Amino acid sequence: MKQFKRTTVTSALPYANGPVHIGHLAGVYVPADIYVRYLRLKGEEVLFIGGSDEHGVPITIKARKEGVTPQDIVDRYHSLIKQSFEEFGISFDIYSRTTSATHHEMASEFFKTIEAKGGFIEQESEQYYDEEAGQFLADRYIMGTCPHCGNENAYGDQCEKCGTSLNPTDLIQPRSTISGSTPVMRKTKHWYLPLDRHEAWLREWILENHKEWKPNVYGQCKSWLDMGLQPRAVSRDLNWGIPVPVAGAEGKVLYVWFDAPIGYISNTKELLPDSWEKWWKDEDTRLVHFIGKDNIVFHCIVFPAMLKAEGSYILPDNVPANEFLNLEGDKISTSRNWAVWLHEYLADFPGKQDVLRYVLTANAPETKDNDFTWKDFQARNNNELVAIYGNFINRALVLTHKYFEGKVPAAGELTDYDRQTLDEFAGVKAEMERMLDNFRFRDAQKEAMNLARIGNKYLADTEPWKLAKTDMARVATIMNLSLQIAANLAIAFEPFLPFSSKKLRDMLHMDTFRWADLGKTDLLQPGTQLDSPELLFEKIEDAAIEAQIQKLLDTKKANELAAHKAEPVKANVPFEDFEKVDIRVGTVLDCRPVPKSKKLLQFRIADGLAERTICSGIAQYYPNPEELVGTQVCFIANFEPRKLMGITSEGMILSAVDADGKLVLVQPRAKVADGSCVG
Ligand code: B3M
Ligand code: ZN
Repeated sequence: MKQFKRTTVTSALPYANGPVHIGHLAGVYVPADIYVRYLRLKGEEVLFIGGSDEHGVPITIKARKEGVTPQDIVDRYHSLIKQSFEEFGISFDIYSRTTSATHHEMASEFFKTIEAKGGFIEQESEQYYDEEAGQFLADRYIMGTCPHCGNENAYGDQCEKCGTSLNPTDLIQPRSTISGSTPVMRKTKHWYLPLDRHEAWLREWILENHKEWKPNVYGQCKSWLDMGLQPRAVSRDLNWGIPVPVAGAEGKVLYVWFDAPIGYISNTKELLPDSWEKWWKDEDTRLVHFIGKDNIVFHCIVFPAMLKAEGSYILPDNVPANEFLNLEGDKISTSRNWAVWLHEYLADFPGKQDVLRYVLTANAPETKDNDFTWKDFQARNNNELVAIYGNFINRALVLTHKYFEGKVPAAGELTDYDRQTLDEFAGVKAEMERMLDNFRFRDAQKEAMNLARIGNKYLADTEPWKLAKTDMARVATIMNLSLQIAANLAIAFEPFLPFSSKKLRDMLHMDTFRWADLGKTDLLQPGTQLDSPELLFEKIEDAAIEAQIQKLLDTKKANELAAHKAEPVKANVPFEDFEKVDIRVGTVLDCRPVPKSKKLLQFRIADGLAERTICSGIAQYYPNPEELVGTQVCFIANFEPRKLMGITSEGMILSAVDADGKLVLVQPRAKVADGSCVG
């Protein structure tokens, strides 16, 4: 394997159109941070780049909805996101943004270089244009009827009702969400990155030379490559973004997925104006992208093709993408507010950043989608962090204070049992490295917790509190070894639980603090004065967990209510069409259930001219149908007769159904003559 001199670590740039939630943290930022902290502990040269992705259509939509500018939106969420990351100890070397001047310049230059090399193709196509608003419409700005399920509010890129991906031209009766008018087709020119030209080397580079990539990543790349790559548009008709930097491109900006990954480079340049290039252009630099699974194709295929087309950059060495984290069995969703937002978590659990980091890593969606539940959160805190790690540290410190006034005692001769214990934890370092080097953070964290288990067992088995009256020399050895294990834990847990690790280091007065020391038994010198013990973790009570679960139940309820809003109004019909329908009032002469049918009621109606029979599928709403006799109902009189359960039904009785499925007959409040027309 190639030896690199340094590592550039990037983590996906979150869109600045909403706050960040536990799914972001679990999928991308905690793993990236663990990895970076681990490399730093090893003394390696590493740079950790983050930032907000501030372009793209969703930001403009949100701005329009709120009646503010896109800049207002990104300013608001960039600050919020940045703060959340800081609070959770995500240790970026820089967290900047794609609206920065450095980025605009860098992305423009990048485009121009590829353009000058003939790396793009220009193509005209027809796209929807809103003549009233005077602009081309992004897919999300077009709504219409889904050709698959008839949903009248499908978007130009997707129908959210049936989940089908769409093209705007698939929509029946498209309308612009900006002006409401019907868009027209207009010619427009765009720049395309001809991915087909890059296919051959991409195939070899990924499928042959990067077989070590995670199976989920490799598999997704393979299926894209096997489908064959097509040119991809890298510009858009939009007024929010980085202008396409060539003449004749007025009103066009770079596609957000073209400029965003360049943001990694721009942010490096912003941090290190004079030395950024070695982090991006030196073959001895290892580039690693941490992302979620929905970003795989952009980081493994599109961005590498851009880097290659530009010509002066290295390619990523690995892209350890994660799958998704669900919340209590449901997909996390911003629009349904089905999420645990980081700023809300911290308001409810102040100071408990490490607990969330721990639980998210323990359940990290490394190989498949995974689920976060509040019960599991509580159990892992109480049964692992408190009962194992915290308990061991607390006992080691309390006993040292009790027997040695808080000073590290010197160890005497070791027993066989001591040696056996030391052997057990001597292997932890190599094990953890093997896992961390392969992005297996859950297993690595488990290994660290095992070290705490070893410590706990050691204290439980040696029972120094019983020896204190008879054999202080032995107690000194036991406490020395226990404290050495505690110091090891501070190192082993640092990448995962940086806040508690710092607290522990402070209590132990550890001045050296390196990965290389993991496994050593002389980390704390005899005579070192320790601080009085403070709890590393505290129990989380049922009430706190129930409150969180209640919050989610409330969200569910609110979503259900919101979903029960009135149906959207159907497309207009001309008056002539309406006139064709003959709606009348009639009196119910008889009403009874149709035998063998659960649904149907058979009505006999006096319609002003004669009598007629109408069957209606409303039996479940009228358990005592005879009560309807004598009342008046409205019915469609010229509805084509149909046979239902062997009965000819001559018309249709009008009823109203609300979103909860409740049904009532439409009935005149005052008596009118049978046969009166309704209109
Ligand atoms: N903002 C998509 C996302 O947040 C996108 C990532 C950009 S990384 C260059 O899922
Ligand atoms: Zn549909």
